[in-house]
Amino acid sequence: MAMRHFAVALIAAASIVASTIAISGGNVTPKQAQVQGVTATPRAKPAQPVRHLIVKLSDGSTGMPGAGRARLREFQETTGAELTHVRELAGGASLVALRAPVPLAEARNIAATLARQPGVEYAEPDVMFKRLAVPDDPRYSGWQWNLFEPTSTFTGTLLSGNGSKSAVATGGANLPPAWDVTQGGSGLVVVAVVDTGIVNHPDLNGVVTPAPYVPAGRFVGGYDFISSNVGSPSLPLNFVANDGDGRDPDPTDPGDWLAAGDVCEDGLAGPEDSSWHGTHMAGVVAASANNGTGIAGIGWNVRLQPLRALGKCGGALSDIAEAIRWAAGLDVAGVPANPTPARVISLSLGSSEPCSNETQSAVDAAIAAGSVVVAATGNESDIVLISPANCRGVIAVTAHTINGENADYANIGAATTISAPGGGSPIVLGAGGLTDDRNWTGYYIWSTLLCGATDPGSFDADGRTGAAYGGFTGTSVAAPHVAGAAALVKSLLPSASVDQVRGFLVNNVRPFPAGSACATGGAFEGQCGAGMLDASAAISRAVLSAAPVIVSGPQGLSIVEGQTATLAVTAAGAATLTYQWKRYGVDIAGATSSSYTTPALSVGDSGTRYSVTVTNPLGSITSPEATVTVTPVATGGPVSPPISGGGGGALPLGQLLLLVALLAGARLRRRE
Ligand SMILES: [Ca+2]
Ligand SMILES: [Ca+2]
Ligand SMILES: [Ca+2]
Repeated sequence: MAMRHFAVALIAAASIVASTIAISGGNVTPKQAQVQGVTATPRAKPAQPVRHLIVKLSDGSTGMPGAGRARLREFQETTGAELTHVRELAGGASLVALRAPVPLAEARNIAATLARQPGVEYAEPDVMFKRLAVPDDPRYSGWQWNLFEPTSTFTGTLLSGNGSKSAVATGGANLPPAWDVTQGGSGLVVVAVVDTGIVNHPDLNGVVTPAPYVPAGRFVGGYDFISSNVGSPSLPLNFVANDGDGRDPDPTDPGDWLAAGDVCEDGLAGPEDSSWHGTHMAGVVAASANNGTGIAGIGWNVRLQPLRALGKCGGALSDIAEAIRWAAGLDVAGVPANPTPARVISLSLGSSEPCSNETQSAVDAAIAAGSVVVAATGNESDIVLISPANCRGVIAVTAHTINGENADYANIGAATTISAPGGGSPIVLGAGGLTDDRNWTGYYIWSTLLCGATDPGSFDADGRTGAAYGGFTGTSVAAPHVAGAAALVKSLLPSASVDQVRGFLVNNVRPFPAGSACATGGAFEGQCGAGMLDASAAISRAVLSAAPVIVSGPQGLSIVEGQTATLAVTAAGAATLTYQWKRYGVDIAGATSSSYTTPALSVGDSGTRYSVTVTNPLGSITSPEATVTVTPVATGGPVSPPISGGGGGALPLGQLLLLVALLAGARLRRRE
């Protein structure tokens, strides 16, 4: 992959490293324990105070106000807890407040008591979900091994000191051949990223001022789902939201930094810099490609819808569940209808909980509405998935490193669907080796970010501000790879069902490399999903069910008078393809194969334009016109460059340069 032109366009160089996991202080994660044959000693978690319960009555329609109020009084008598109705949630459940926050374990007990009452479908604590990666030291920028063909060699610079090193990108998601087939079609597929929101970025919506977010081009309007009263009860109103209010139409990420003295409900304490996590995820899915700036996203033509559900300390289950519903085009009270429903929803967030009924209900509703739901498995180095990756129907994404080994932080488990690039240290194969190097760009997944340590206009510790690129590691960044690939499939096959899109991705994976923990016979066999994401394989299969797609050609060419010209097209699609070549848009009789040879042409034919229409039972597509240039036969001696642009036996210099440029362009396009 040609990366040189990205370097010159680099805006700022922040290497914000999100590594996610604390494998330190003598703790042994369940994954390490399995590999090493010892007992796991995970870190103890502080008790999370809970102030809200989610309660759904099985009669469905009434909810909690009105007729439900009497039920609330009954529940109070049964549980001894004072309950007040807060609001209805989309999907028919109610958010109910406890008089005072209680530890999570006690909230679970109250919820369990409620759930046993007649007429209650489910009751559960409204826990906090977390973004799955936290930033580290800003440094340099780097490149995208994660999108490489798996047989190609990645050369990355060292982040400090001089030099570079190379490795085969075995874990690459194989995008270049996929992009030859589709880059997201006509841009109708929307991917919703439910995360910390978004900021403007020259490589996203093309807007330079960091905030507020401006919908532009493929970056459509979103919504801010963070309610005022979520998070630790000891923190002020709107602390988590951090934009001064509850829900609003502006998904701008105001920053999720923690100041010294700020303590979240899970004990996470400031100071901690803003993550710009949602902006990073957005770039992985959809950063602009071929724009001479920064990085390339996976879906060059897909649309990106930023939904904000995570703020300082994370976000509430109730808000996330409603964001999922809204993303899919479903109604959420108090929020205007989504004008651009997302057919793919990417969730790089979670909570170490079983899949709650409320989350499952939202996921079920989104899938029923036709949206693919993708979620990260978590970064606890555990052999159990976090929620919502553990919900039924979700594509659960674990992470692998550049050499294709499962990442040491990445949660795995039997419910894992697929693995995608997440960077970081390999758990077994290559651990401690060449590619296991935090000082190397190949360790990370690079995407769009801001420099600011606090709000969008702030500076980082090195005095930088504004747009940047940075490296993350984590299952967080793995999930949007799958979301982006799902969007490419959906763009080829707009009518494909959720199951079909999933099938193209999951049934066309590459196997984990021999000797890796997830490979056949490895320590984690069967725990890492079907294999490694291979966008090209998925697209190659999907296109066999699609309306015709022109993969390459016909290319303009230059011949000498008296010769024939042969034009060719490579196309793919369902069933048998038929071809009809055209001259100036008019059918050429009998020119009905994938290539066409003209009769012998004279100088007077120079400039003739040819195109081809490819048809199958699902549709047809006509190629751009290719121009055939006919030059006179050289007279006397070898061909030499023209001196004055007159006559002579060679192409006019301008035309020659143009041809060279076209060839170079074709090559660049193919390789990116
Ligand atoms: Ca707000
Ligand atoms: Ca807002
Ligand atoms: Ca770019």
